[in-house]
Amino acid sequence: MAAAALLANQEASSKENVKVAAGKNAVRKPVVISTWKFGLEANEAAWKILKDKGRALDAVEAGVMVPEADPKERSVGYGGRPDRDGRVTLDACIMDEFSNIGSVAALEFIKHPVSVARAVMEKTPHVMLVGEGALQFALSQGFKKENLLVEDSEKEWKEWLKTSNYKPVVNIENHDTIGMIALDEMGNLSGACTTSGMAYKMHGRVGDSPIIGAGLYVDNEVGAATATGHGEEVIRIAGCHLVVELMRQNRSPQEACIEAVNRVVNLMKLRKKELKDIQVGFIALDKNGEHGSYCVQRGFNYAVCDATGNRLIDADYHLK
Ligand code: SD4
Repeated sequence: MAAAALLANQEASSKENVKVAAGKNAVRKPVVISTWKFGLEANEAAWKILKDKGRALDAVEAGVMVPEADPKERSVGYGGRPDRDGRVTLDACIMDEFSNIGSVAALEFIKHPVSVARAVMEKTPHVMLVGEGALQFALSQGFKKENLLVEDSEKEWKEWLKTSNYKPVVNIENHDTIGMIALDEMGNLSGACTTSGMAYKMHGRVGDSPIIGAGLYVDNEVGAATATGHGEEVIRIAGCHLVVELMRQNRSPQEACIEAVNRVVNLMKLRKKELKDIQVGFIALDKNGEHGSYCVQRGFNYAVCDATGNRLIDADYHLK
């Protein structure tokens, strides 16, 4: 090779090295993000694990267990609103950096469905258990059977029965499903999602939250995403898988969330449905620790926790 060409080559490769090094430095980890305001408290529990170089999988499980255990949270775990038959039925899933997955749907009487989902992932040859079978499995693993319907939720449900009008309220009290995704010190991603689903849903209805690819998706090479809002619309576009695939095509987390929400919007138009009646929100995190979000309408926020602190960010929205 001629001397000039060799020099140019060396220069190019050293520039590349600088770029790679800068890229590495730019990775912001560990970091955890989660949906809605109650994500702040959940992030704190996750951060305790992440800051000590713990695994993202352990962090997201511990994080979402906080609202699951809180009887005042009306949309997740214990204290969640019941279905129209007065039964609290829970949906949850979890996914790790190896694409191990576990999920439970329409699970009753167990306070921490995310931990049952993790047990499905780690202790069964399957990826999803539902209803009676999920409960049976949970009990076999030592989970305790408890009444999850708190007095206030029961009162509200009895009020609702008077009209029995199923019209999910957008942004109910500003906190719904908790979806959480984290990037740990080792650079690995995991996610978890857990909910009591839409209040007064039909018995047996399953939303997006326990469905891998809809309510949650993790690809350790690319990034992760989780969703909240009207699960039917998220399932229709295989939402979180879409967000992650868009990031694979070099869209930023924010751009990927926008594109996914646009798909929801277009399908609502096609199906002649009123956009103002629904909410869908996505949050996404890529391998570099960059995060983003987008939703259909105002009111959705998400919590971000890293070495600089824990804060709530208002998501940008489509319906302006
Ligand atoms: C569901 N996506 O069951 C959940 C509920 C939710 O905001 O997130 N509501 O469809």
